[in-house]
Amino acid sequence: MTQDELKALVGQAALKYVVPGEIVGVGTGSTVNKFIDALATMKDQIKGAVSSSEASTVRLKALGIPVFDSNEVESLSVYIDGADEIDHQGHMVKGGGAALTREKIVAAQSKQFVCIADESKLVDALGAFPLPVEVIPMATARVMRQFAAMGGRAVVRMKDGQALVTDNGQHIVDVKGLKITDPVAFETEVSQWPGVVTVGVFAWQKAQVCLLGTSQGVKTLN
Ligand code: ABF
Repeated sequence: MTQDELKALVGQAALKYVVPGEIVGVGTGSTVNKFIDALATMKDQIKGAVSSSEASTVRLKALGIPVFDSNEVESLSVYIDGADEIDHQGHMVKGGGAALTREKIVAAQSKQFVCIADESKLVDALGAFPLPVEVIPMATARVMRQFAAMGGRAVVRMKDGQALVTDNGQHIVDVKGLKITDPVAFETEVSQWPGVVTVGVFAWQKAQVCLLGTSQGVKTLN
């Protein structure tokens, strides 16, 4: 099976976590796009979605799924999203799609996080994927120096020759070379640095369930 087929498989499998009659939290990325396509087949059974990015909002609306502002919804039963890395405890690195801040917000308002991923994303320890961190531009150089002091190598993410601007008007730095042995402690520390909007380690809001697409089918880790 191709990686694309594995993504479609888990996107489809995630439908069973969607609660009929409710609003579902929807993440971002190519795996989530498969989930959104699958969700369209049951759009008459749900009220709609809260989305973690402009890109997912556009896709949801194009398929006729109503999108609610997160402020209109107190809590969600489930949030379905992808990851760049996930460990065996459900800790994740996210933000390769630059949507990490909104992803963390929607995850925080959801009772259950269901991660959908192909098997290449499962790791023993986080840190091989460059860690995305959303920063306020004024603090970029200082935050990069703080990562250098921990042994990381941070670069500003670029798009079309300019620093990429997120849906929230901020920048992203990607950090290589980190060893994230204690994801909860790491997330707690970096989240406190002035100018850091969101660090791409999801340990406080880890996945309770991971649907992993493998050549043997969908494996459920929880
Ligand atoms: C989002 O999309 C992320 O936080 C992660 O960066 C990415 C995964 O993308 P894909 O499913 O395209 O690999 O969920």
